[in-house]
Formats: sequence, C-alpha cells, structure tokens
Amino acid sequence: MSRFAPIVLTLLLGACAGVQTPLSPVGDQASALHSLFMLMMFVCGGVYLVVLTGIIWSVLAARARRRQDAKNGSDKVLSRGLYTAAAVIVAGLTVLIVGSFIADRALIAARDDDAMLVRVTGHQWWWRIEYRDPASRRWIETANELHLPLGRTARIELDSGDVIHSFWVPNVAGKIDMIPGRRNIVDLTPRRVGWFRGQCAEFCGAQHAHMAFDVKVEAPAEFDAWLARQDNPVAAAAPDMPRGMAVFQGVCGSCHNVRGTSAMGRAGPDLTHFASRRSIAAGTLPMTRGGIQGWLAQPQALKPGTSMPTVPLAPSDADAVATYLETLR
Ligand code: HEC
Ligand SMILES: [Cu+2]
Repeated sequence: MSRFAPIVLTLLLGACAGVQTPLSPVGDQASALHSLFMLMMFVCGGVYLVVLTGIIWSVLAARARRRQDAKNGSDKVLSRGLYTAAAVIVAGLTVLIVGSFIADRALIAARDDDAMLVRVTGHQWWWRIEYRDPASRRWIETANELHLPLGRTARIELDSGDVIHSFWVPNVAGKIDMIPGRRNIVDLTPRRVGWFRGQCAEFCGAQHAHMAFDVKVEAPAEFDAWLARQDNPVAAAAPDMPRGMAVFQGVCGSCHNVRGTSAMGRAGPDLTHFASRRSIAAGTLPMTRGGIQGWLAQPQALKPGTSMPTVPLAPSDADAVATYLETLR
C-alpha cells in the first residue's frame, strides 16, 4: 500500500495548486468563493456519509430481522432515524444558506468604486484588452495578456464582439459571461504576484479551447511601468527594418494596429507591443521565433477556423515580417 500512497496522493492533491484553479485562490473574490465551496463540500460530504450509513444500516437490520423473524421495536428505531435525518438536513441547509450569504457579503465588500477600469472584449477566439490610464483617462489597447497590480482592485467591464464567451481567471475570481449587447462587470483584487492563466469558460466555437490568456500579477510600481510602456507607440524603425515593416503595413495592416505606423486595422489583436507578451494567439503558441514563424505560415492549421487568414508570403518576406514582429516589444 505504501508504494501506492504517492500515486494516490498525487491524484488527490494534484488539482489543488497551479496557475488555473479555483482551489488555490490568490484573489479576494476567489477566496470568498473558495470558503463557500469548502463549506458546501464538507456539509454535503457529511450528509452523503449519513445517507450511506443509513443505507448500510437498513440492509444489515433487514437481514438481522429476517434471521430473528421478530419485530422487537425496530419501527421505533426507524422513526427515530428519520427524525434525526430530517434534523441533519435542515441544519445542513441552514449552514449553507448562512455560508452563501456570508460569501455574497464578502464579494460586495471586495468592491472598490475607485477601481482601475479595464475593458475586455471577447472575440472568436482572442481577447481585446483596454486599460483606462488613471492619469490621462485615455484607453490603452493591448490583447491576450492581462496585467494586474498587486493589492489594487481592477474593475473589468466585459463585452463581446460576436457570440457569448465567459471570462474566467479561476485563481483570482469567479467566472462571468460576456454577452453581446450587455455589459457585465467583475472586480479582481489579487493578493499574490505571479503568472496565472485565464480561459474562456463558455463554449464559443471550434477554437474555444484555444481562447486563453496569460495573467500577470505584479507590484504596483512594476505595473505602472508596464502600462506606460504599453501606452507608447512603437519607436521609429531601425535602419535595417523597413522591409518587414513595409510588408506588414501592406498585407497585415488592414487587420492589425501598430500604433505609430500606418497599420491601423481593428479586426485582429493590437500588435504594438506584441513581442512583450508571453504567448501567441490567445495561449496557442509560446512567444518564440519559431512560434511567430509557425503562426504566420499556417494560422489555419494551428487554429482551424480562426479569422486570421493564411497569407501567402515569399519566404524572405515572411522572415522579414517575423523579424519585424520581434522588435515590437
Ligand atoms: C483578415 C484579417 C487579418 C489579416 C489580413 C492578418 N491577420 Fe493576424 N490576426 C487576425 C486575427 C482575427 C487574429 C486573432 C486570431 C486568433 O487568435 O484566433 C490574428 C492574430 C495574429 C497574431 C497573434 C496576436 C497575438 O496577440 O497573439 C499575429 C502575430 C498576427 N496575427 C500577425 C499577422 C501578420 C504578420 C499578418 C500579415 C502577414 C496578419 N496577421 C494578417 C486577423 C488578421
Ligand atoms: Cu470564447
């Protein structure tokens, strides 16, 4: 048995830590829901054990009765058992009602009306993310990677550009739907720095599973510096750059925006600081040279059905575009 213990424990505890799990909460909202979940699990688990015990007891009692063929008062035992069960159920439900009320209060208490505003729009199958600069009140656009300042509340306004999606960063808060024509709101108050992972949680088409995003919780000063960098347009092109940039502006600029250049499309993710992100195409590929080249060569093979067409480029042009994208930091 001791040989199997590590395997059993790994299976049992394996889901309790990680970058995408509500069982390891790092945000005020997720902590409130986690406490409620634990309460529900223990109350319902307790009731489950009571019911199982009752079933086993009644089977054994029926056998014993058949053997003795006598009644000797088991009706009284049965009715006492039923009263006890009813009392346990009423007590359990009361605990759950009080628990969910407390969780609700905690979620409301975690609200902050001075929160930093972030707008996230779901698209098949990527995330448009806009931050409102607290100083200038302008919106700063990026995509597929959410940065959050530690200990501050971010109010996320959720929209959809097409079908119903669902915004979920399980370590930080509960999930909430993104519905076309209706704005939902979720507050995020993270309490631990690190990388986490968000995932669309409402089936939204063939590439629903490839609709994820990286979440970075960082110290407020680090976050402010990051936001200021995201706000910058790209630096003027280096002398050896024009080729990839020219190709990009010609064939990609109608769908992609690179602030500071003539590429001003809105159909796809903003690429102004594309290479500063950790992954490509909503968590589909890691941010490496190979990842960029692979995505440009065959987006339809890597993410069949995506709205990014496979653009036929001469190998030298594709190479120049990949080099250009790598400079967008
Ligand atoms: C018809 C519009 C369209 C054209 C043209 C287009 N793209 Fe895209 N692109 C998209 C869309 C939409 C996505 C998001 C796809 C997804 O993740 O499902 C995307 C995603 C990307 C990404 C990943 C962005 C991220 O945040 O991870 C890169 C890089 C990219 N495109 C580069 C290019 C380049 C380079 C070209 C030109 C060769 C190009 N695109 C042409 C629409 C387009
Ligand atoms: Cu989705």
